[in-house]
Amino acid sequence: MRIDIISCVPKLLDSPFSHSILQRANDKALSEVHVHDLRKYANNKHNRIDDYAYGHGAGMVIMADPIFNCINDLKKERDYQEVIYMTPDGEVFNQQIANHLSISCENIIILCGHYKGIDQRVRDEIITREISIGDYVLSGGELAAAIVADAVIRVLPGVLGDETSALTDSFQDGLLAPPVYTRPKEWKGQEVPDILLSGHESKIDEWRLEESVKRTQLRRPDLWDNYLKAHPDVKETKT
Ligand code: 6GU
Repeated sequence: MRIDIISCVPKLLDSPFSHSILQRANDKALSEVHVHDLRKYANNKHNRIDDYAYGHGAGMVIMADPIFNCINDLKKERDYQEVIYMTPDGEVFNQQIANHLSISCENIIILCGHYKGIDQRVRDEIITREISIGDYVLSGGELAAAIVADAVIRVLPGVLGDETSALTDSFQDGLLAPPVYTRPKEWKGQEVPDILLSGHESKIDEWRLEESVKRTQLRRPDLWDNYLKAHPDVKETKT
């Protein structure tokens, strides 16, 4: 998968893709991320890409032409299945959207907003999907774009080994992940639960599911409600 990120502060995206799992995905040629500086597509001598909003007191808005020119150049090279605009008024990102983008897209463009946003006509004309990462405001879409790219890349087949399969992640089955432990067996008087040392695989799986359910009921009643709706066979049990 190829992800092209368009930003007016490209330096903010220098490092997230050069470490750990995302770096490995790139090394294994499973993903590539390219960051483009929107300023290079300015259509004036001063490299200006923003201007005053029409109507009073609304701050600066990114102009349509630089965005249009940049995306057009990219589209000359390859087809894009999605052109995503990162904005706090978009659809709230979740694991289902990450899985969907990962499965159904070979190439995607992610446009980062800044200032008071981008000219609405670009959103109407070119953008296929608008994504927010939650109900709070960031100073720009760059960190949000990195989060979306990370979540999409890590579920690509082959990026994670069997050991760390994405299928056991929190949210992948609608439940939070269970607790995990490593050596030593006893730490500050606290023991690792016996069941995990038993070697009894099906019992361990049962225990993990129970712990996932307990955690989800306690911490995320909203997720638990959805889980019950999606699994009518599961009976509500008080814990
Ligand atoms: Cl995508 N952008 C900005 N600027 N703030 C946000 C966001 C995006 N998602 C949540 N807050």
